[in-house]
Amino acid sequence: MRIYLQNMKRFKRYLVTSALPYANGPVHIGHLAGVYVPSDIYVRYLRLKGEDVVWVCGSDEHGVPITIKARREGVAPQDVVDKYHNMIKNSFEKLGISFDIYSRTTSEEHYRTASEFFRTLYDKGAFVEQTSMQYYDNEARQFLADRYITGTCPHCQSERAYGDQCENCGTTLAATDLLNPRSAITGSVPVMKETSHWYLPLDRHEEFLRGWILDGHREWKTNVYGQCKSWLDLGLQPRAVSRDLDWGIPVPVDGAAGKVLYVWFDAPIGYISATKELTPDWERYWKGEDTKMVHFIGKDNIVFHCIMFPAMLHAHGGYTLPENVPANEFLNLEGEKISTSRNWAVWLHEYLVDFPGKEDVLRYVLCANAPETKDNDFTWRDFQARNNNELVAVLGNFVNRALVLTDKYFDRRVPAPGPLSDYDRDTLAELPAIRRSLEENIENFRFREALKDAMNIARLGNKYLADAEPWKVVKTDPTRVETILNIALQITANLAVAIEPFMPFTAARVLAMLDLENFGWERLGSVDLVPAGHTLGRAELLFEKIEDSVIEAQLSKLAETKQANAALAPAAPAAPQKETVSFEDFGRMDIRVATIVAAERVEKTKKLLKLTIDAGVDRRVIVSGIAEYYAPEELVGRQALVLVNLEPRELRGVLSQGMILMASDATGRLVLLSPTDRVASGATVG
Ligand code: B3M
Ligand code: ZN
Repeated sequence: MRIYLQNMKRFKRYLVTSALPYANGPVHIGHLAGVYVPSDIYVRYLRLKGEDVVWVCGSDEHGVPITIKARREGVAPQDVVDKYHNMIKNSFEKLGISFDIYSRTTSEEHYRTASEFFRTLYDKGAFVEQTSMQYYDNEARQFLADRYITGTCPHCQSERAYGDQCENCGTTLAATDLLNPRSAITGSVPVMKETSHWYLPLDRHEEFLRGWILDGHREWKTNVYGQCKSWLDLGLQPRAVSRDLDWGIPVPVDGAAGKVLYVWFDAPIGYISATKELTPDWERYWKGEDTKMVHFIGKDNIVFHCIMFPAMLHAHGGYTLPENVPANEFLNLEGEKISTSRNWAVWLHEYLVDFPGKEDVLRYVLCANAPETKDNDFTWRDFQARNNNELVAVLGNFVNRALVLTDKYFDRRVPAPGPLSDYDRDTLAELPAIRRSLEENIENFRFREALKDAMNIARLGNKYLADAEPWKVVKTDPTRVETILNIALQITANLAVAIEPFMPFTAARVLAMLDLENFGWERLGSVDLVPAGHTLGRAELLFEKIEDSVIEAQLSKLAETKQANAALAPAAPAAPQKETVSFEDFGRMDIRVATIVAAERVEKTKKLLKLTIDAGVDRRVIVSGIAEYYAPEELVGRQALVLVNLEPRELRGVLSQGMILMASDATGRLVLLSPTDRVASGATVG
């Protein structure tokens, strides 16, 4: 067993966890870029290095997100979690996300483990029982915990905040912080009702947490350290660890009927249960000083993993604490926040169907764009560009050239190298340097940089071939070409291993083309990976160009989502009514049905159309500000309501005689009003 030194501590093994996705919907690119792709890279790297590592994950199947979904779909919570657990597990597998176990928090082992954990803390007197007033929905006859209550965020005024958190500004909330609270079940205004719960007095653990994080873990990412510091500086409060719900793990003490464990109490214990399910040797990972535990999560989970769970583990005693919590920020999609409820996402299961065989392309793009230090944006154009300009043009191109040339000149037999030139030596000397940088970056959770390092091997190879020009040299000095291609193949083999954590499918294909077994991380940087005389497998293209039409199809799918959302958006409050007018005033307005006979844009304006109308009384021109909503050609022939006796006005040099009547909503969108049946031009309206 290797012992190594990091942060001045010795570790013998790794326990890696990734946030348990709620089984209330499928996984999208935001989850992947934030948590699962980076953790898969990390673990694959550790495995290649031959480290003792276990990686656990599973579905988070309790909590209000699940019951709300079940209620909406009119099914039982168990049906919801069964459906999504299987879907999530399956799609992770297809993307090559290589958990050692993907469990679920409705498993028997988890019920037992979480109950015992609670019971241990309870018996130790680690909880306080408190009675408080909480929101209650009289119609649904239910207490409104967490997401069952919605309202306005007191910090950012977002109207879609929940009783536990505002998703807009990320602030953690208590239900009573919300302005205009509403029940998410019935929409009614909740009342206050007394209930009693068990609380974990985080304040009791504050000193320990301060020392452990603020003094002991200054190396944590600044976003993580900063959030912990601001929590600790504000002072910790007791947090309820039970809820009045009928879905969850029953509180394992007498007199607790109708109460279940708070989902954020049971879910992190899911990491322990999953490890138990994986191996009878689980205590080695959870109870040894020499385990390095790393939690991969998104930024909204920081407080639970850095404050709450460690406090639970500390109160329990005997457990390993996390050594690092490399939380990521959020990934946006085409400039907007990803949202499950608004269907604004690229769903993994749909991607797998739309882009078969392109699993590594998604992994590549999500890693290259990972929101490691700030929120980041996924765009389909960037996806296309990275595929075409990086994967096809750099990686695929190099591997293809090295193999095809060997095929062409040596019939797939690896040539032996002759004497090396200085340039050959300098090129090969880059490999161990790249390896060191790659290791340093992965071990410090800088996966974007690490990916660049791996790609630099392909860049190095391309440059080498371009400079050495074997296709020219072959005419004058064929033995020199043996050396050049031997070196190109050694670079290819190095590349295959270096990209494995990031693009495992591609790595396997390159190794198959080389007809080599994976030789592990230890030999990375070596220049004798492919033996002379060895026969290579068949070359095939690793990546193909993604055409514009494919990207446009994805963009129009998103445009449809946007339209559907707009149609569903609750109507904005109507503008207040204006002052009363007399019949006489109204009677003075001459409104007619008119037919639009010609339409054209007013030059040098974005908004104006010049419409020629048949108003019955005459033909005239009206300038109307609807160019953003209607193309001229779609208006010709349509009827409209026109105020014909409005005083004429000159607009951009055109005399406008009257006004076309339009409806305008709160977003400012204008809609032409036409009679539903055709009416003679000039018919009066009133
Ligand atoms: N289920 C993920 C989320 O907040 C949450 C993670 C639990 S990890 C123990 O979406
Ligand atoms: Zn907010």
